Amino acid sequence: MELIFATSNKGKLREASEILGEGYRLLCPADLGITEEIPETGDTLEANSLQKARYVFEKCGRDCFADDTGLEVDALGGAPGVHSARYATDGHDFEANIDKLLAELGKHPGEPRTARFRCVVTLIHKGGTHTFEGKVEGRIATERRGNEGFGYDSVFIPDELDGSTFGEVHEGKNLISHRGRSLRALARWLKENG
Ligand code: ITT
Repeated sequence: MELIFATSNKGKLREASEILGEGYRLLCPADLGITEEIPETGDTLEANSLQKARYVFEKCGRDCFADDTGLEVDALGGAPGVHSARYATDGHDFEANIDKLLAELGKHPGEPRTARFRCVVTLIHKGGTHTFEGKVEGRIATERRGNEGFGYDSVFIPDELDGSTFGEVHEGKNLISHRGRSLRALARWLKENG
C-alpha cells in the first residue's frame, strides 16, 4: 500500500518505513512536489498533527498521515513538549536543543529527571480523520551518549532498556518507542478498516 507521510524529518521517515514494513511504500511531501515548510502553529501535539496531515491532504488529495512528537520533561513542567523542534532556536537545531535541555535541567538539581516522548499520529483516510497515540516513559541523561537515532535520542533513557539511551541502541528503538506504538496502532486500524 502506498501512503504519504507528511514529514520533512528524515529520521521519522526512516523509522516509519522500518515500523510499517514491506507492505507499505511511504512517500514524503517532496516526492509530490511539496517542498515548502508545512505550517505547525497549534498549541498541542494533536492540533499540529492534524494541521500537517490536512495541509498535505489539501495539496494532493490523497490519503496521508502526519506525526507530531514532543519530549515532556516533568521537572520542566512538561517542556519542551509541543515546542520540542524549536526549543532553543527557530530552526530544527538538535544540538542546540539538547544543550538547552541539559542546561535547564541543571537548574533543578535533586529533582527527578523523568520524561516521556509522546507521539500523536493523524491519518486522513477516505476523507475521515483518525488519531493514534504512543508514548515511552524514561529519564533524561546528564550528558549525550550514542550516535544512533536523531533529535533528543542521545539523552533519552527509556525505562524499558538497561540504562542505555536511544542513541546507544542500534536496533530495537522501534519496539518500545512512542512512534513504534502509534504507527503499529495505525497499521492495525488500516488492516481492519483499509
Ligand atoms: P515534521 O514536523 O516535518 O514531521 P519535526 O522534526 O518538525 O518534523 P516534530 O515537531 O514532531 O517534528 O518534532 C519535535 C522535535 O522532537 C524535533 O526536534 C524532533 O527531531 C524531535 N523528535 C521527534 N521524534 C523523536 C524521536 O523519536 N527521538 C528523538 N527526538 C525526536
